[in-house]
Amino acid sequence: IELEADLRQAIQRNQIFLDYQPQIRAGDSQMIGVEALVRWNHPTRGIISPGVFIPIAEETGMIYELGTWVLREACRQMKEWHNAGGPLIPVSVNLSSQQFHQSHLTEHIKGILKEVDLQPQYLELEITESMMMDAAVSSSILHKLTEHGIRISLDDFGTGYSSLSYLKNLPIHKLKIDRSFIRDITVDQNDKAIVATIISMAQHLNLDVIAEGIETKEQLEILMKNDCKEIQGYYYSRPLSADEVEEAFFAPL
Ligand code: G
Ligand code: G
Ligand code: MN
Ligand code: NA
Repeated sequence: IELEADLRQAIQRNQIFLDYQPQIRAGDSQMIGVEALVRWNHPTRGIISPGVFIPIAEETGMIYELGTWVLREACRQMKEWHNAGGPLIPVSVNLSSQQFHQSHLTEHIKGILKEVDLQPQYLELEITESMMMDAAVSSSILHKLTEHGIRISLDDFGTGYSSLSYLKNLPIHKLKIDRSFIRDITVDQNDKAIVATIISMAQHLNLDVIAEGIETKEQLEILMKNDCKEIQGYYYSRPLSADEVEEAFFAPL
């Protein structure tokens, strides 16, 4: 309850900020994207994780204001990096289910992109399988977004309940293999089989695939053996401040 009242003020008081976790091409360790991750610097409680305050924002309807701030800030930052000579790579932004279903989502995002002068191919939206439950509705939303040139990735892939049939019909660019499959991949043959199968399926469906939560060299080696080309995780980098990302552009990780 206290947090809820505080959250209402947090944006105006400049307590909300974004960290960015690099996404790396395993072959040459190049940064090929960054995922924006929202944080709240609370005046007395310190840094609060989105796992704590995003649910509050969703329950109270503040998610629209917060989500808009995140989208605008991520796009603005990417444009600033481009202007500073940084690489032409996309920024990924997590969308909550309510945001995904908000009316005129594409027009809203188009407005933000225009405002900050960022081309749509440099914005990637992370959605989850649970948002695909109503195939007709999600298809219509995704087609509008992708017809405008925005990229779509399926976050936490493999943990949802939806059928795989949406993969053949919906305009999706990338699968993000959930980190729960990676954690024990060096010892659990089932996890290894699931990950290998997701990578192979993605290749056959012409989708990009990225593995999340890579923390060790041993995990990385298994992913590379299975031809997973993109990696996100503490092994390469934890989420970084905007300044740290800029340093990493010019003095690679
Ligand atoms: O960064 P951290 O591991 O604390 O993130 C916890 C969760 O919060 C993750 O599931 C992540 O997807 C989610 N998250 C991070 N940033 C955002 C955001 O800007 N919007 C939404 N809806 N979720 C976010
Ligand atoms: O749900 P989503 O995939 O968006 O969650 C992203 C979160 O995962 C980020 O907030 C980030 O802090 C966390 N994360 C990123 N890399 C790793 C990792 O290698 N190990 C663990 N345990 N968490 C990670
Ligand atoms: Mn994510
Ligand atoms: Na994930």
